[in-house]
Amino acid sequence: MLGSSSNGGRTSSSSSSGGGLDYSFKILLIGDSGVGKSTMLLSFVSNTLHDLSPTVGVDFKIKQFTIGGKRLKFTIWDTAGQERFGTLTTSYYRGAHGIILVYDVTRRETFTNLSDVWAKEVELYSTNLECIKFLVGNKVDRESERVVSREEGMALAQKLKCYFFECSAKTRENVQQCFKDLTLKILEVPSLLEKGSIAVKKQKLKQKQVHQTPGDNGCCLS
Ligand SMILES: Nc1nc2c(ncn2[C@@H]2O[C@H](COP(=O)(O)OP(=O)(O)OP(=O)(O)O)[C@@H](O)[C@H]2O)c(=O)[nH]1
Ligand SMILES: [Mg+2]
Repeated sequence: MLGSSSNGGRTSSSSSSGGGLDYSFKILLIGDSGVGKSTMLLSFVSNTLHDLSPTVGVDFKIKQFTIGGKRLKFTIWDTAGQERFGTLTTSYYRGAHGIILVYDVTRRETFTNLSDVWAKEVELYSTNLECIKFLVGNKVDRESERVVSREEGMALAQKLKCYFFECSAKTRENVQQCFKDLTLKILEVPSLLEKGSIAVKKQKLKQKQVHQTPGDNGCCLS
């Protein structure tokens, strides 16, 4: 449930507190429990990795970075693969600019569930028609236990109209590259850029309202 969510360790790779941002994007990580979504997220936003407990409810982390001269803010949402969260599902998917569908190359059911369950949810609930989707096979460091081939992954990606990546959140192989490519693909879509730029303006307005105290405009002075 969303009620048990935390705002995670807010992580930022730049010292900017939000001012001067060009775009703000919402990214989702979805897939079965144990495929490595939270480990991928940690690997992307932090320099330290440790063993994680299954996610409870919904969590998110923030990362700010510059790419191609543009200052970006990613809010990356990470769900518990083992929970369904009913009526909150729609708000989770709403407005996402990028969605990463993750499976574990050593567990076939996590791969089949992507097409049987997760891709269907994306289709039903995501509101940005041009949202960028990535299909990611994780845990390639366990090559001897692999049961889903790279070719099968690529074929499913084509079917689901996703870009395809394989990575290891544990060794960090390809994780940064995956998020970088996702960013570059988002930056190529004008409708997503427009929405990402509106999101920055909305956030600035919100910050202004929060910081404005009643006495600020002098109306309460006698
Ligand atoms: N060998 C290996 N283990 C990994 C990799 N990524 C994650 N793991 C391990 O897999 C287990 C599950 O990882 P999580 O990141 O918690 O998985 P999750 O998808 O967030 O799971 P839920 O929160 O339950 O949905 C942990 O023990 C991780 O250390 C990887 O690339 N290789
Ligand atoms: Mg998790």
